[in-house]
Amino acid sequence: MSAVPALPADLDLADLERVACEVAREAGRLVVDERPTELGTTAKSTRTDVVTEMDQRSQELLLERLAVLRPDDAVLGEEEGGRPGTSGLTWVVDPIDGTINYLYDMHEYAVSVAAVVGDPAVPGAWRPVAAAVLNPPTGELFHAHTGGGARLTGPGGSRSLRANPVSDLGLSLVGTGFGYAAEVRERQARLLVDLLPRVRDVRRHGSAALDLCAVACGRLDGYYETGLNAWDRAGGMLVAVEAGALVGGPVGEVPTRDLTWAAAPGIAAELSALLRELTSRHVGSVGEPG
Ligand code: LIP
Repeated sequence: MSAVPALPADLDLADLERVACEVAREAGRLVVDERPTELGTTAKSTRTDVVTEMDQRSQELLLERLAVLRPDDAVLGEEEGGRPGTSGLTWVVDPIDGTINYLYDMHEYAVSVAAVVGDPAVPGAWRPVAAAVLNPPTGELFHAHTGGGARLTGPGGSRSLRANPVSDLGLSLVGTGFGYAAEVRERQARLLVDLLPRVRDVRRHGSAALDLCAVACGRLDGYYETGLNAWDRAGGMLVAVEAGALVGGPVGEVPTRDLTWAAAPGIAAELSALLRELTSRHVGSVGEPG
């Protein structure tokens, strides 16, 4: 695994968090206010993996606003059309995380915006330093910067976040998600069959970013998923860490495409060990880095 570069000394992390919140809110307003009654979609990796016109419009807005607010930074987004930068900072954005929920008008999707140092295309060579994850229909905005703690700001005001003080995996509520390819889903389901008797229960909400934030605010005790890309997890994993949760992957504390997990500290060791065993048994490697 490559080393993560040191934080540039002149980086104002609180200001980066403010920028993330500002542009996430603008994109959130767009995807809610301008959602067409007939939502156009285009298939991506499979016929069930789709992108909507609003995913694309949301990413275009994020790119436009970040070009104004942070012109020297790079942008990497889920959809086509990122851009290189010269500052060493990259904005890793998911314009709509939980696209299928958005398509069905289920209010569990997010705009995720994270500023990262290092190369987000190389596992272990990057880390988020500021982030905002917005659930546009509910107005709940999860936000954090490294060393600044994590907060939830929304209609009920603003509060700091802490992961749950749970220590018994058998009493833990664990979130997960599934990929879009049938053969991958079959393997993920076999993993779930072995995991389900070991925990209180499982939830599948449909947005990795919000699942990671759920661990941060105690709505989940743990979360795992295989096959996530950097943009799915960059924002939510910082919020989780700043709320005192632990995050990791197949080896140590580096989430990768092969496995991303987040957990309250009291169950992290047991859950991560179980997940490493079960992903090795049922899923293996899911392919390219990210
Ligand atoms: C989604 C993830 C979610 C996963 C879904 C999908 P998308 O991202 O956030 O955790 O289970 O299958 O990949 O595709 O909506 O941006």
